[in-house]
Formats: sequence, C-alpha cells, structure tokens
Amino acid sequence: MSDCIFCRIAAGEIPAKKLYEDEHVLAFHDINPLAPVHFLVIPKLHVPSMAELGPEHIEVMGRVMTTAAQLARENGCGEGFRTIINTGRVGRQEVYHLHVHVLGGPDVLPAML
Ligand code: DGP
Repeated sequence: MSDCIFCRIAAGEIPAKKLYEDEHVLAFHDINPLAPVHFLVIPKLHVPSMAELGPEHIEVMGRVMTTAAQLARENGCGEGFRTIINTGRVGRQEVYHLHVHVLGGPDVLPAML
C-alpha cells in the first residue's frame, strides 16, 4: 500500500518518532498530540479500519492492544489513559490504516466522549 501514509512510516519511507517496533506492530508519537502522552499503535499489516477486521486479525490485534498497554505503562500512564479507534467517515477517521490512539499524561485530558 504505497499510498498509505502509515504503511510508508512502517516501511521507513516517512520519518516518525517510534516508540516500539517488531515484526507485526509499530507504535509512534502522533504528529498532532492532543494530550501530554499521545501515541498511535498500528498493525504493520494494512487493514483500512476497524470495520474490516475479521477472525484472521485476532492475533495481530491482540499484539496491537497488548503493545498499547505496555507502552502506556512505560510512558507515565500508570493512573490511566484513553484508547480511541476512529472508524470511517462517521467515526472521523482521517488515516485509513487501522490505528489505536493512546492518550494520557499527568493532566486531565481534554473533554471527549
Ligand atoms: P484519525 O485517523 O482521525 O484517527 O487520526 C489520525 C492521526 O494520525 C491524527 O491524530 C494525526 C496522525 N497523523 C497523521 N499523519 C501523520 C504522520 O505522518 N505522522 C504521524 N506521526 N502522525 C500522523
């Protein structure tokens, strides 16, 4: 998916502030942080959105979510954090490569759902 910005980040073609990377998962800081801690966790496999998930994605999404939890613990979110997955036009998704937002930090987060 050479036209997908997150695939290009995963391929090293576009720079990002990476927090974690393995064969299946990549985590990097959001370019427009909305909280003191704001990073994204993606499967390296191109899945456009959560709406396209199926049984074949159970393992990789388990890796995505456990990576999100581990990185939250390691980045000062011991007292809690928010995870957000925007899906589709109605869900205000901007980048069509499935990603989990992790938002946290010492201060109260901006009002969201
Ligand atoms: P959304 O698709 O609405 O869940 O939000 C996409 C997020 O991705 C948004 O918070 C900004 C972030 N983002 C978009 N392009 C880049 C990029 O090139 N690098 C990084 N690090 N983040 C990006």
